[in-house]
Amino acid sequence: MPIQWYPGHMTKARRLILEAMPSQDVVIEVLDGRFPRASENPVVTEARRHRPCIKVLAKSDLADPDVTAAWIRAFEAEVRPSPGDGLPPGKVVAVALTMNRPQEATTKLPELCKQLAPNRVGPGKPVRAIIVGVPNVGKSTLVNTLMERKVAKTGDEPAVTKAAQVCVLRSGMVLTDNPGITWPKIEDEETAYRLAFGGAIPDSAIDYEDVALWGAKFLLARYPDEVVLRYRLEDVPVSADAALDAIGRRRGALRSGGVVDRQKAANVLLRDFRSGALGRISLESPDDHR
Ligand SMILES: Nc1nc2c(ncn2[C@@H]2O[C@H](COP(=O)(O)OP(=O)(O)OP(=O)(O)O)[C@@H](O)[C@H]2O)c(=O)[nH]1
Ligand SMILES: [Mg+2]
Repeated sequence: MPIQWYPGHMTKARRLILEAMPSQDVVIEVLDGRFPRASENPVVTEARRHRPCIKVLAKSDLADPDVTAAWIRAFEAEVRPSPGDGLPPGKVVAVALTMNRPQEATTKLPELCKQLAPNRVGPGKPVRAIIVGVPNVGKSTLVNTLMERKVAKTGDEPAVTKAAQVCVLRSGMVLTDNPGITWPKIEDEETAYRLAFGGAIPDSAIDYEDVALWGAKFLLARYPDEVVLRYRLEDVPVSADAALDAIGRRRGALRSGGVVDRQKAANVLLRDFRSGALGRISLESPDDHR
């Protein structure tokens, strides 16, 4: 499934992120906890090189907790270098971002940044952290949570932030929020489907039914009970096609003559996954990448 989506503001954002990188002490890479590998942007990996990095697995409240634990172990093995192995210094945290009652995992992020930038102490030397990631993963929500007030616009669709925004925390630490960026050619099919099903690519840029069928196939293989429970089905559907039809019938998504409206059924499945109504689900685990 080719993804043809690389809006103009992203080209600019990418250039500005590359330009800003040398003046940053720490990179906060926000990933979607439900598909953290797919939401790791090769442009960011290339841009940050060996700069200290904190991988933030956001939306962990929507992800499968066991899979998230496995991802934390996998990422920790990549960023905690043994001497001389050449890996960048880094940390990994899973968070559920809410502005109302921020978790300790979130509020301790500035402290983790400080630990990664021990040379930035004293007046006039605030720690500078740049927040990057693919669209819709929670970057601006993270900024608002750390600022303890709404300074950045957020929304449940990709490309809400269109320009970089610099914010100063009470401690003096400087945070830069950025527009989410993808990369021009998403070559790996599974990565493209995970990003699309998970909501990092706008619905206008994807083939809705195709993406929903991919999602239905995945859910039937990994989370069949959640599908049966959510749509009050009698049995696990035998195929992704059958699942979409069953969902459509259950939700009254029918055209004249009783034919299932597949676009509507696809919409139901995508919404239910993204909102967490289907339960806590992860779209990939480290085992998928062995
Ligand atoms: N359940 C849950 N929702 C979250 C979490 N973090 C962010 N969200 C929601 O995800 C949506 C996207 O959040 P944003 O902060 O706008 O994402 P962003 O990465 O800044 O997106 P762009 O600016 O488009 O790149 C919003 O509806 C948030 O409320 C989280 O940890 N858990
Ligand atoms: Mg944003």
